[in-house]
Formats: sequence, structure tokens, C-alpha cells
Amino acid sequence: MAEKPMNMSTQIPDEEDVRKEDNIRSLTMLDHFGFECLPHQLVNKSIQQGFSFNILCVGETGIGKSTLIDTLFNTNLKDKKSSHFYSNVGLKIQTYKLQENNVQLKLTVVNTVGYGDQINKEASYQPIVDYIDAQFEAYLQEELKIKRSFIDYHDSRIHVCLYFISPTGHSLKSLDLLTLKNIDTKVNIIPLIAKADTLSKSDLQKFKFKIMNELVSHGIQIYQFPTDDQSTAQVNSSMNGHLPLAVVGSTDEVKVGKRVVRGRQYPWGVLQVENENHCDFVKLRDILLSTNMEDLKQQTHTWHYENYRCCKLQEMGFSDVGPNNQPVSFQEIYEAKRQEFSDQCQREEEALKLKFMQLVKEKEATFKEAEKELQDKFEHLKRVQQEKTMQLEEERRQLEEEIIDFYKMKAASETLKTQVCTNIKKDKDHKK
Ligand SMILES: Nc1nc2c(ncn2[C@@H]2O[C@H](COP(=O)(O)OP(=O)(O)OP(=O)(O)O)[C@@H](O)[C@H]2O)c(=O)[nH]1
Ligand SMILES: [Mg+2]
Repeated sequence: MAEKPMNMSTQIPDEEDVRKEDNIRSLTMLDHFGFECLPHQLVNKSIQQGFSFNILCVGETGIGKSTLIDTLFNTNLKDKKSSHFYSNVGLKIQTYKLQENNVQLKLTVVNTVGYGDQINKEASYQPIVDYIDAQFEAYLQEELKIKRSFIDYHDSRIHVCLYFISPTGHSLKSLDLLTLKNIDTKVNIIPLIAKADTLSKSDLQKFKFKIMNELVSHGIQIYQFPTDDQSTAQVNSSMNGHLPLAVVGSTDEVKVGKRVVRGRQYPWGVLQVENENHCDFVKLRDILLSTNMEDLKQQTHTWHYENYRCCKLQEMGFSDVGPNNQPVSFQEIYEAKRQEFSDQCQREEEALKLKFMQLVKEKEATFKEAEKELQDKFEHLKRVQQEKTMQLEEERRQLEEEIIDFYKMKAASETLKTQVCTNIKKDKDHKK
């Protein structure tokens, strides 16, 4: 049986009794006692720690992103204007520390740079997707660490994407549809019609209707303000009907009657940024900062991050159930994966060994063939050489014979010559 909640005030001794005992500490009456004070502990702790909020602003160059952020936080973040001549879309990440009364906010604003300025816009969404995923990955890596430091960890996951739609009055551009389609499962998207002061009221309504129809027909999920909390259900359900919000940004102060308001001065009058009849800026500020900031953060963690984490762990081979649909522990999966990996390594090693042996055999056969060819060539050359030597030997022998014959002939001719000379001399002597 559930216990009856204890009323702490019944436990406080009568003040009279307390005073009677001199050494007993007297309690001062506080507004709250017992565990009903838990929310106060949380509030105090959160105020001490400070809050953080990360906004991604996606929109064409000069569409009014920085002005809107300045208007939202009632400050001047001194964001420089971007050039229209970047060859690729980039992201500018800036973190600011803001304070309102005693509440500190670490605000990270990620702005697109050069968005919509390229001729080929097909890959324009990629840096945005990569950035969102990189922040999820950083958080996942921190979660998987043995020594985690979530207390001073700067959680850079994007809590909301303010998507700035050009106030064309026609329809969404293909770049809008492509980008929204690629990020809608990764981030809470709040679509905004930028510079809504450039459209008439009736055009604006038609444009809003058209945009919502297009988003629905392309199956693009945008952030739905939650209606399950009674305190915010009414505001949020009416806000859902105002999407996309038509916003105007300005930090200029303009005099309207006796009041000074933030607005844009035109020759025909003043557009008051904080006037709900003029634009949806107040609605945006309320739902973003006053009512739904915590929900946006929670949705980021429990839905978008969870989605990323689940896919990533599945990619790595983790699962909650085994092949027989039986629940398996992380340890079991790790062991199975390790075994699978070691088996795979062994298989690959064996395949490599086999391949190596095959290659060695092939090479050996090639070498043997080459060796045989060389041997044959050598034998052939040797034979040719021997034949040549024999031939030369024969020629030498013939030459030597010729030389001997020559010398013989020479000696015979010498003898003949001497004999002829002697005969001639004898003849001369005889004639005398
Ligand atoms: N009419 C009108 N002009 C606006 C609005 N918001 C901003 N502007 C003007 O538009 C110009 C560009 O505004 P930024 O806020 O610098 O635009 P941005 O998107 O941050 O521009 P980059 O950072 O350079 O891409 C400035 O001259 C603003 O005064 C608006 O709601 N309505
Ligand atoms: Mg800017």
C-alpha cells in the first residue's frame, strides 16, 4: 500500500516547548520542507552550473540570421557580414557567454556561410549534415570513454535549427527541400520566413500555407511544439498552427508615440518587432527561450542523438538481441565480436599464406623455366664455341703445314739459287 505523504510541519515541536530547553536549536520556519524542496535544489544547482544552448542558423547569405539572433538575445554579438563569393558552403561557429539577471547562458551559434551562393547547390547541405554528425560523434566518444568528464564537457550537439526561408511568396526552393530532407532526422527544425516585413499580410498567410503543404508532401519532419505538458499545451498547440513563423529582426530602437520600441522604420510607418500583429518574433522568442528550450534539448538527446547512437552502434556490430532474439549483454556481444574478428583474422591469414605459397610456387616454376632456358642457351653457345675452336684448330694446323711447305720450298729455292750462281761463275771462269 502506498504510504501517505508525510506532512513535515506536524513533526516540528511546539515553539513554546523548544524555548523551554535552553540548548536546543530553534528552527526558523521556511516556506518548504522535506522532499518538496527537491525542485528548488535542482533550480539552484542549474543556476549555479549555468545553461547552454546551441543554435544552428541555416539560410542564404544576408537573409537576416545574425540580426535575428541579436534581436532574440537582445544583444549585439558583432557578427561580421559574409561574402557572396565562397566556392563552398561553410559554417561559422561562435560561442558566447550571456547573462540575464543571475542566469548564465553559454550560447553557441553556428551560422552557414555562403549558403545558396554557388551555381551547383547539390552538395550545399553536406557540411551542415557533417557538422551535426560530428557533434553527435564527439558526444558518443565521450560516453564510451572509461574516464568520462561530463561535468566540464562542452556539449556541442545542436539543439535547434532555425531554417531561414527567403520571403519569395512563391514556394520553397529545391535547395531548401534538399537540405531539410537531409537534416530532419538529425535536428529539431523550426522553419522561419525571414524578413517577413517584405510580404503583405495576405501574401504571408498564403505563403505559410504553401510552405506547410510542401513540407508535408515531401515528408519533411519539423519540430512540433509538445502538447503533452498541461502548462504549455495550449500555447504550444496554437504555436504549431503558426508555423512557419514569420520573423523580422532589428535591434534598432524607434520611437512610436511616447514609447521606444525595437523595430524597422519605413517611410510609411514603423514595423515593431515585438508587436504580435506585425510579425511572429515574440512567438518565436517565447517558444524558443521561455517555453521549449528544455524540450528542444531533451528531444535532441532522447531522439536525434539516440537515433545516431543506435545506428552507429549497429554499424559497429552491437545489438540488444542475439540471433535467437534472446537479450544479450554488452560483454557477450564484445566476446562474440572479438571471436568473430579473431576468426576473420585467422581466415585472412590462412588465405594470405595460401596465396603466398601459390605465388612462391609460380615464381619457382618461372625461375626453373628461365634457368632451363639459360642452361640450354649456355649449352648451345658452348657447342658453337667448341665447333669454332675445332675449326680454328684445323685452320691453324693447315696454316702450319703451309708454313712448313713454304719453308721447304724456300730452302729448295735457296739451294737452287746457290747452285745456279756456282754454275754461272764456273762458266765465266771457263770462258776466261
Ligand atoms: N527588411 C528586413 N531586413 C532585415 C531583416 N533582418 C535583417 N535585415 C537586414 O538584412 C541585412 C543582412 O542582415 P544580417 O543579419 O547581417 O544577415 P545574415 O544572414 O547574418 O548575413 P550573413 O551573415 O552575411 O550571411 C542587414 O542590412 C539587415 O539590416 C528583416 O527582418 N527585414
Ligand atoms: Mg550573419
